[in-house]
Parts: sequence; C-alpha cells; structure tokens
Amino acid sequence: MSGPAEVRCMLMRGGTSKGAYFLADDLPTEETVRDELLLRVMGSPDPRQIDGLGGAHPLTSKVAVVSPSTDPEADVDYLFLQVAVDKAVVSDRQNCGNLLAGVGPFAVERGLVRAGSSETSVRIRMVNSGDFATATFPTPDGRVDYSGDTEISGVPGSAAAVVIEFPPREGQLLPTGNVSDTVAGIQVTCVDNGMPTVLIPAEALEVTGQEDPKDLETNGELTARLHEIRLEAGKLMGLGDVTETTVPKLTLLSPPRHGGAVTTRTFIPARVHTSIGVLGAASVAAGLRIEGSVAHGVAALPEEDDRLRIEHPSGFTDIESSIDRTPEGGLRARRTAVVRTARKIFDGTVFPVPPTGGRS
Ligand code: NQM
Repeated sequence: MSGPAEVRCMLMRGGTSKGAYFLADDLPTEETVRDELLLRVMGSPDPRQIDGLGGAHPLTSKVAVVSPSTDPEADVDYLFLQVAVDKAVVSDRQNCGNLLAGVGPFAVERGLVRAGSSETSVRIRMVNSGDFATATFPTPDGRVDYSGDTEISGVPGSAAAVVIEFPPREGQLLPTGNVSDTVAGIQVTCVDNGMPTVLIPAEALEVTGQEDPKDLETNGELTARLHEIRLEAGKLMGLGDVTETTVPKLTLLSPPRHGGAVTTRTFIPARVHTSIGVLGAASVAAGLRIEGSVAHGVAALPEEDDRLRIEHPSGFTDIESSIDRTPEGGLRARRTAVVRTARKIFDGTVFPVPPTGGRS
C-alpha cells in the first residue's frame, strides 16, 4: 500500500454513530490512496472488521475528514465517508448528521477553531451536500467539555449537548416534484431534507412498522420488495442507478405508539438503523409536514409546535422542523434543529498496515 504508515486519528462517537475523525491534511490527497488507507484503518472488507477500528455495522464504520473552510460562510469543511463493512467501498455519496455532532468539538481539539470561554459555535460546510450547519457546544475555560446531562435515545448515559441548527435549505424538498409517487406499485413520498429518503407506509408492505430491526432486515420478501422500490425511486429522484449507493434511504412509517408524531424503521439501505439518522429524521420530519404526503395520513402532528418526536427502534429523536414555500412556489425546509451529544473516545495514531519490526 502506498500512503503513510501511520496517521493521526481521533475516534469519536457522534450522536448514535461512531467514526474516525481526521484532519484532511493528515490524509493522502489522492482519493484512491486515501480510500485504500481508510479501508485498512476500518478493517474492511470483512463482516467482523476484526483487523481495524470498524464496529462491524455501517453505523460504526464511518469517517469524518475536517479542514479549514474556504467558504466565508463556514469555519470548517466536513467531508463524510461511509466505509462499507463487507465490501471494499468508500463512498462520499451520502452525508451523516450524526458524525456531524463531533465535527465542532474535533475542530476545536485540533486548533482549527478557537474555543469561546463558555460555549463555542462552529459553522460547518457539509462537503457531500453543500449544506451548512452550526454546532454549539460547551467549552468552559476554552476546552471542550463532553460531560453533561443530555440523554439521547440509543446512547447509554448522558453527555454535553451539541445543538445543531440547519439554515433554510436551497435544495429541492421533493426531488421528484410530486408529493407522492407510485413506485413499484406502492404509494410513496420521496423527500430530501439533507438525506434523500423514500417514505413508505409500513402497512402497504404488510408489516406493522414496529418490528425489531433484525426481523425486518432478515425478512427476504420485504427486502426484495424494498430493493425494487429503491431502484425505481432512485431514478425518479434523479440519483441514477442506486444499486451500489447508500442513498436513498427507505423509511417505513406507522402511527406513533409512545406519544410522538410517527413510528419509523429506516433501511440504510440494507441494514435497519438501530435509531434514525439526524438528516434522515430531518427528511422524515419535513415529509410529515407536507400536505398530501404519504406520511400525512399516518402521523399525529402537533398543532403549532415546530418540534416533532420521531419514534424509532431505540426510543425517539426530537427535531424542530418547519417548511415554507420558495418565491417560485416550491417547497423548502425553512429551519431544522436537533440536539445530539458527542464523545472523544481516543486520540492517537492509527496504523493502516501492521507495523513491521523495529517500529515501536
Ligand atoms: O441521516 C446513518 C447515522 C446515519 C446517517 C445512515 C445520519 C443522518 O445515523 O444524518 O446520521 O443513514 O446511514 O449516522
């Protein structure tokens, strides 16, 4: 393998995901060399990722590459890379709002952004989509404090809140131009509020929508149906042939069971998310707001409040979401905000290839 024999790396939990965070400057600039190195770092391809940092699930096989931004609207650029578990594939075709939670703290830790005396806001450009976000988190005495009393479903214990706010989004909320489409014989709504997502009433696929992730991802008849829907929806959404990509995601919707707005099960796209992605939740929330969407009939929407509670397999995600019309009459996401937490797990040196004798 060409590329460096050792690389500075920080392992962090961001929201309900875990990944390796790098400064762009610490990685090879050539993409094929970088990707080869990242596969080695994560231990892919191998279903157990036994020879690397990956956790044998797409949610724990992720990479964030951070650099100072050249955009005056942002402090840092964040490139997300999904490292496949059992394939030699590194993809920049999707974004990740969970790893996003660690980007601000990482930027402070690496000296890209100077910390405020009590809290710090970092403006982040998400390179994968061109979208922006601002993350605010505590930095007492100019140091990131990861401890706190904020709990998020899917993560044990509590930690400091990382408040993430997304400004109005320029992109098309309805990538097919329709509030609903018939895809592979099923009525769905294709929505994109940062994560291209196909919303599907669970009932239409003869499941309840509250099954365990394991039961859903091993249901051959269901997954074959979903594969067909995804390929067709991908084309309608302008994403081309999505056979090898991780977007669009597919979210099964059913009525809320615990006082929230809706119950979700999200295919990402082969495994079922153990909770829900941040941008996935943002897309679901925006979809719920759209009059005439398939979500509208299933969800229990709060009257005035911007805050929606999205139920998922390990609890719920509260998300603030509002939409409005553009001057041209299209729909857009006006505001999205969510609270996450993050944790620095280790900071050190990762060895993409096993060190040889003589190196300690
Ligand atoms: O939707 C998983 C995650 C994600 C993506 C996935 C995410 C998001 O939970 O913003 O964070 O959908 O592959 O990390």
